[in-house]
Amino acid sequence: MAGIDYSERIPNNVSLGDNRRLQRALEEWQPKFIDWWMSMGPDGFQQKDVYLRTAVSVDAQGWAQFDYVRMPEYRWGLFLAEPEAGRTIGFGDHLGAPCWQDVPGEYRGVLRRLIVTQGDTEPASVEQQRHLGATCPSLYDLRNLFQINVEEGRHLWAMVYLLDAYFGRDGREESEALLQRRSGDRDKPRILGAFNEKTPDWLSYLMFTYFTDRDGKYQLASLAESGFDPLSRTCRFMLTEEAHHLFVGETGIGRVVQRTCELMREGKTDDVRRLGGIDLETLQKYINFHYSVSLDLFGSEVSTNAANFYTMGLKGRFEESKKKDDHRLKDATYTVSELAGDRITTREAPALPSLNERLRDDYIADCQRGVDRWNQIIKKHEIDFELRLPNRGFRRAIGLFAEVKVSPDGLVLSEAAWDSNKHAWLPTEADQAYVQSLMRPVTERGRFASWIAPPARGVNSQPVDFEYVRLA
Ligand code: BYC
Repeated sequence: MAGIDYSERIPNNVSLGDNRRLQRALEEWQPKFIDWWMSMGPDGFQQKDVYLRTAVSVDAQGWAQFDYVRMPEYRWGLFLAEPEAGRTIGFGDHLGAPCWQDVPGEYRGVLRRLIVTQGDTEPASVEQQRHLGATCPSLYDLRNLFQINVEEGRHLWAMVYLLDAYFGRDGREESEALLQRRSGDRDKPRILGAFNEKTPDWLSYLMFTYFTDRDGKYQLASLAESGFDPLSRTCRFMLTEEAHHLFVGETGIGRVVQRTCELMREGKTDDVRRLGGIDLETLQKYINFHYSVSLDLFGSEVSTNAANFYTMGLKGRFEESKKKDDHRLKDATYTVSELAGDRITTREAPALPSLNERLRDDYIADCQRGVDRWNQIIKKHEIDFELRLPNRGFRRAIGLFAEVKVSPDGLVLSEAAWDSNKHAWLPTEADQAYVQSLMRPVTERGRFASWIAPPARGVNSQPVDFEYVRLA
């Protein structure tokens, strides 16, 4: 890759052209990234022209430029939000001190671990989604999938930039390892649970973008509060792109709900499977699964890691700077869940180790807002059904609830009661086979698969029947 003008090839606002050491590190990493992208990125579409948004700068005009691009030629840029003059650390033991422009030596290991954990999720999601192109429900959806994939690629670049620019040799080793782990691989899995699950169909993908990408929003927002300024600025810019991923999830599931309701009304039946739709009960089961897997991503209810991240000034709360308390939380308490025999109750716990639970609470409230909007669609069709988020203890693998079985209503169950009911709460093999049977590609302009309604509008003011991906 020698000879490439990197400041031209990699749009950036980090003065890449002036930093020879960083350029060399990225020059070594870039061909490995491309190898990874070609072997683990979207399967079967690498040579197609896709109508994509590329960020070429962070200002209003520059961050969303649309044109046809072949994905391997996407310009994965390095962008930090503009610096805030005089920014100080907003929480923890260093409250009020100037933000760090370099890695504080005593926190090097912890900070690297946080950045690696964040970075690891980005390529993982691309790997999870790599076979979906073959069964797209429309060109519009296909394009959105690829947009998300290239931006997850860019988010990987964003974390690799931090590792290479600030962590020397260790950082370069971590950058390599990010390309070597594989989602779902037994020997070298991705770090966090949800990123080793399969995304075998488009319903799972839309659920993933609604629930799992939303964890991304909350984690990035907490890291955007960081006293390590380069991390804060990187995450702030990533959040602008993240909004589109959440849009795809929320409107995507909304369109499935819409289509199901239309089929129920038109066919005067609840049995929409006969008509090629996805019944509301199955949607509920997919919600149960993806929500519970995503709740695990917030870690344990009581976590010394979380307390340390905060006290050290590395990871704040969601909207930390808007909160009106002492931003140290040494004497504060927070309400966390507790198991009392076979009941779930709450207790007051020290606030610092409860920070994961607090972030999970913010996330749950946000998840509920989308569910309410989907229920509005159902109500408009005068159908008597309500989608719900299951209890936070349902099907958890991390934290307090990992050792018990909890029903969607929040009852602690015996193993036997769980086993005899779980088919009603989680997708069964038959449900999955049915959803899989719907996954046939629809690639004619303006047409949509039987199980999903068209979107309200197209991308970047283009019509819904625009040629979002040129397949010919
Ligand atoms: N799976 O004290 P604990 C995104 C580990 S998504 C496996 O309970 P802690 C995106 C934990 O690592 C956002 N392991 O939790 C979305 C720790 O291990 P070590 C990703 C887990 O540390 C869609 C041990 O259990 N960003 O961007 O307070 C598409 C005890 O941990 C899990 C981040 O996560 C799990 N679910 O918090 C694309 C932000 N949960 O260290 C992208 C950075 C916990 O003892 N990460 N463990 O070996 C963090 O802030 C924290 O690492 C966590 C965990 C919140 C994940």
